Amino acid sequence: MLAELKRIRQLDAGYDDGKILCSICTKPHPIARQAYMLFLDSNLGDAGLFPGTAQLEKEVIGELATLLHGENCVGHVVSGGTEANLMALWAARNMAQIDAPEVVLPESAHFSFRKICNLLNIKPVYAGLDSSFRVDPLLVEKCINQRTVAIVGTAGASELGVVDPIEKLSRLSLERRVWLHVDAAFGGLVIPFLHDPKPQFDFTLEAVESVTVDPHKMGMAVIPAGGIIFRDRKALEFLQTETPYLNDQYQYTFVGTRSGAAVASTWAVFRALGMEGYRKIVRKCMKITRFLSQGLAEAGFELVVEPTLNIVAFRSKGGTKRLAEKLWQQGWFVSYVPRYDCIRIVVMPHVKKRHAVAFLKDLNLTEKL
Ligand code: 0PR
Repeated sequence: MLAELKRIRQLDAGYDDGKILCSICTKPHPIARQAYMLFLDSNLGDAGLFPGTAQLEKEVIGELATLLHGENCVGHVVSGGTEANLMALWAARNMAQIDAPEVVLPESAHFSFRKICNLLNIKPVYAGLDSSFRVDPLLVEKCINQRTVAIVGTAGASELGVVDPIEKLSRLSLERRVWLHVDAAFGGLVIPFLHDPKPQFDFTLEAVESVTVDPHKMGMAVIPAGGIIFRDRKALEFLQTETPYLNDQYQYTFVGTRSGAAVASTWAVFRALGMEGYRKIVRKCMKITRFLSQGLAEAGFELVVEPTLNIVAFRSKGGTKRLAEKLWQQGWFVSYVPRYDCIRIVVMPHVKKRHAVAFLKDLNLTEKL
C-alpha cells in the first residue's frame, strides 16, 4: 500500500524542484512538520479534551495580534483564508442585524468572498480599482448605503500582490460607521517584514475590526492553518454556538472538528523562526522578485505593475494565454490571470534564485516556440 501511495504521490507536483510558481502555499518548515506529527490526533473542536493545544492556539493568536499591533485581540486558527473571511463577514452581518445586507468589496477581492456572500446571503457590491489596481476609496464610498454591513480591503491581493489603501478605507469606515475587514491572508506575514515604507493595513488603523492572516501561506506552517483576528472580544459573541454536551460550552469557528496539529505546527514555526527569521525569508523572496521583474522587463515583457509584495505579473506581446499554456507544457506551473490578461508568478520561499534564472532562460526559449 505504501509503495502504491508513493507511486501516486509522484503524480503530484513537488515544491523542491522550484517549478511551482503559481501557488500561495509552500513547503512547510521542517519543525512545522515535526510539531504536526506530535499533535496529529488533537482536535480543537473539543478543546475540553485538549487544553494543552487550546493553550497553544491562544499563544499563536497572541503572537499574530502583536504582529498586527492589536491589543486585547481575540481569534482562532481556522482552516484557511476562506473560513477566516467567512467568520469576519458572519460576525459583521450578525452584529449589524440589517435586512438585505450588503458588503462592499474591491473588484480584486479573493473569490472566497463570492462563496461567503452566497452562504451568508449578503449581496456583494464591487468597487472599481484605480490605475495602480488598488480599490478606489471614492468608488467604495459611492457603494456604501444603509444596508452596508462591512467594507473589505485586501492587503496583498492574490492576483497582483497589491495593497489596497486601507488607511483611507479606515477613515471612510469611521465616518460611515461600518465594519472594516482586511484580507491579509497572504500579505499579513509579508508586509510587517518589508523594509520601510510599509503600507499600513493592521489594527494601528482605528476602524479595522478584523484581519485574516494565514500561517499556511507565507508562515510556512502545515495546511490547514488560517488565522482570523478580531479587535474586540464582542465579535465572538456574534459567532457563538452552544455545544450542549461538550466540556466547552460554546464553539466560535465555522468548522467543528479541527486540526490541533496545524496549531502546533504554527506555534513551532513561529518559535523557530521568530521575527528575524521571517524577515530573512521575506528579504530573500523580495530579492528574487526584483531579479525576476528586472529580467522580464529586460527581455521585453510588460510588467502589469511594479511588485509591492513577492508576486510578479507580466504580459507578452505575442499572446500571454498561449505563452502560459506553453510554459505548462514545459513543466513550469504558472497562473494565467484573465482579469488582467497576465501571467502571475508567486515567489514563495521554495523558489530559489537558481529557479528564477532557469525560468527566465526557458521563458525566452519558450516564447520563440
Ligand atoms: N484571501 C486571499 C488574499 C488569498 O490569496 C486566498 C488564497 C484566500 C483569501 C483564501 O485562502 P484559502 O485558500 O486558504 O482558503 N490564495 C491562493 C489563491 O487563490 C490560494 C492558493 C494556494 C492557490 C495554493 C493555489 C495554490 O496552489 O491564489
